[in-house]
Amino acid sequence: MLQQVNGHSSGSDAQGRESLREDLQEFLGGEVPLHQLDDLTKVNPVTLETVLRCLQARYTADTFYTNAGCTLVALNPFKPVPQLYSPELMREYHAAPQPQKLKPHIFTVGEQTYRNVRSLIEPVNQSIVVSGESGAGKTWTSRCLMKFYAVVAASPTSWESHKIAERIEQRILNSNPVMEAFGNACTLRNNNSSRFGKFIQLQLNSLLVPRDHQMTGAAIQTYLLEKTRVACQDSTERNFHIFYQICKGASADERLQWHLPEGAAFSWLPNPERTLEEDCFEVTREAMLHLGIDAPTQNNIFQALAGLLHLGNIRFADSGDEAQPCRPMDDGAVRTSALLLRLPEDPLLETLRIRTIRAGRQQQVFRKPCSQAECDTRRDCLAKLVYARLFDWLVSVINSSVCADPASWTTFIGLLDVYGFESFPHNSLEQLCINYANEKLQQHFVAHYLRAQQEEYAVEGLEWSFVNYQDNQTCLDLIEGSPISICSLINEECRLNRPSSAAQLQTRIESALAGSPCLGHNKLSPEPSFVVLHYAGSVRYHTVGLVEKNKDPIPPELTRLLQQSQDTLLKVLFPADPEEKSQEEPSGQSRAPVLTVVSKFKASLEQLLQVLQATTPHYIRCIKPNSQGRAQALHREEVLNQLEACGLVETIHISAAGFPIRVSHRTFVERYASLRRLHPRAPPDPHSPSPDEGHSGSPHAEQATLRALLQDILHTLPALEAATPAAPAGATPAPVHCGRTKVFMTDATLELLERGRAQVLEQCARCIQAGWRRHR
Ligand code: AD9
Ligand code: MG
Repeated sequence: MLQQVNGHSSGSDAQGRESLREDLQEFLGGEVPLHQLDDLTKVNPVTLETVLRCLQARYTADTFYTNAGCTLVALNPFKPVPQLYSPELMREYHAAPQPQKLKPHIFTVGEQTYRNVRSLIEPVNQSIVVSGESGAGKTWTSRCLMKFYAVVAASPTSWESHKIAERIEQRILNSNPVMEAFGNACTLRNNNSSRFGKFIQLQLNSLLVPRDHQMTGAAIQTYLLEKTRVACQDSTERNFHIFYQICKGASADERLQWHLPEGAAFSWLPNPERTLEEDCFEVTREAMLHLGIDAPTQNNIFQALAGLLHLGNIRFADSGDEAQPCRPMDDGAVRTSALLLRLPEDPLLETLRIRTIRAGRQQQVFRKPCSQAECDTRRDCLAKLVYARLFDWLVSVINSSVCADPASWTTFIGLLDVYGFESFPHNSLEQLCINYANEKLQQHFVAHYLRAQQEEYAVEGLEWSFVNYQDNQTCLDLIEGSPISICSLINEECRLNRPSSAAQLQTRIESALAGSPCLGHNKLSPEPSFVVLHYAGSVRYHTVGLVEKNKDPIPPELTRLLQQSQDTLLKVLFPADPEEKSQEEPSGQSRAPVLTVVSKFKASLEQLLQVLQATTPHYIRCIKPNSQGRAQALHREEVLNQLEACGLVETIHISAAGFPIRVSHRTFVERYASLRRLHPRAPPDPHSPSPDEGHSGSPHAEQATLRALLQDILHTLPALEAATPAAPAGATPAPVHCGRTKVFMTDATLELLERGRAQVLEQCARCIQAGWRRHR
């Protein structure tokens, strides 16, 4: 060990420094083997490499949770670990006097939040932000936490309240399979990928038994459902689970009623042969029943969904004459979908094939046959419209079933299961919104983390002002700032409703926002695009179709058609306009601006952040150890990327901006006491106690001795620095701060101390050798 330190101490290259760090690992991290280190901030020094090594060691030892200061890192085990989520273990964490002393777990976070909301002194609403990339385990984690609260927050005192409590908890848990059936799908990255963001507030009440809160209800808010999936799926992926559930799980009678014969092929139902555990229709139906969605209503829903599947089978052929509408290639598909959606057949066909426009001074009505591509777009738009309204309606039904009366709850715990940072070869408006949300959450996290760091320094009696850290406000200004930002420019294009090309949008963004350091250099790209330098990496957004997506136009004829449906469910989803509005699509700019996708998303995000800011946040960062979903395999590169994307690297940088190395007074003195030989300060005070004088009986005296020795060592630093060949004249002293129990220092200070120590040891070795020679 000594020789290695020696060997590296003379070199100042990065490689040498890294090896030095490795050598010092044991000293800094104490005696604890890496896989037993429960907190990544105790990996010392905190570097990406050491953090990764610690996570790897723990994963190999089947330890999936690790603290990282105020964050919990959760590695996806990719295998069943039932003992990790048993009700017994939940109760153990709940009953523990200090759950944070137990092994890191999502239940520690769960219990901590639960105790915080129950605080009699100052109960504060809590939130748990679960993030990570697709397939990392966010939904799994949120589900487990909900189960945890269902177990620990249900401590009834009477049989009657037990019944009530069980009902509401069960209903809240039942919202999961329903929301997942309608909002999740099998993708390349995750067989059960959530295609929407979700914030659920678990409402707690302290009215019945003070200090023993019960879950009395919940409120669910969803974000950005990926509705395009209904009508457009990658050939390797699938549509929403519910479609497969119906096709696989319907009874013979239902098949007949919904026109779903065994083995029927639907173009919007790719990969039906894949069997997933999520395909269980019975679970969804049962859960819907518990939520108060009765069998006839369910029947309505499934029939409408079957109608959408048949709608997807409608194909159009060009008539060859611009004045003539396209022909449907299969009348059966039109007929069946009209039948199932209970729409009049002819108006359905007419709406899909003909556009009505009002134009000219007289606002004359024109009927224009659509091209084949336009017919397809209108068909897809119809399906998306129905599905999105159905999903929102379901969420509102679930909310009315699980939401408690405002008078019956006092505090809440919010669970946010939100899509992580995304960067694909092709990124569009969806990725812009998702990454924008992640920037917002990251800013919220950094503010919170800095506060926590500040508190630790305050406890140790240190000044905070030396940490100079810039948050991601510049990037947020670029995306959402006023008066000009990416969002405002895209919205302006929608508002002006002018024909503009993707290349023009790129030019506008690049020229109007050229001053922003977060707008990347758009190196030669075959497609019009712009680059944003996010905190988690740079992303190229393609501008083709961006404005159209932001408008998300719904031809008014489609809504009017759906208002004619005789189906009771569709009547609820598409109520007739109280006053009949203009029957045709308006032309030009005569219409008031509609809310764009970006504006709606921004508003809901701001609302979410307002709620989060009024809570005490907790963070769980889910990490996917490998992209194949294999157990026991941690892919370094992939994990590194995720640590970067979930902001953990940022956290590391923040701690590096302060003092990444923290050593207890005792350890520090034990390691560097010998430095006093190199540069003695003053003759030792004959009255001052020496560490060997046996003051063990008095902790105060021992502390005083330690402090005196510590000061002696710290006084050798200027001399050590002056003796360093590379030190420029008048260089600032190596930063080091002595806190109440720890010494805080930078990498540079550590290196200086180590170099001095190596010198002393070398001198000692020379003396011993000289002594030997004399003896011989
Ligand atoms: V996505 O952004 O919605 O596509 P999530 O939600 O992050 O994604 P999910 O929770 O669905 O991922 O987890 C993916 C899969 O990993 C699950 O279906 C499980 O098979 C597996 N998983 C995740 N966490 C655990 C766990 N703690 N124990 C065992 C797990 N398996
Ligand atoms: Mg999910």
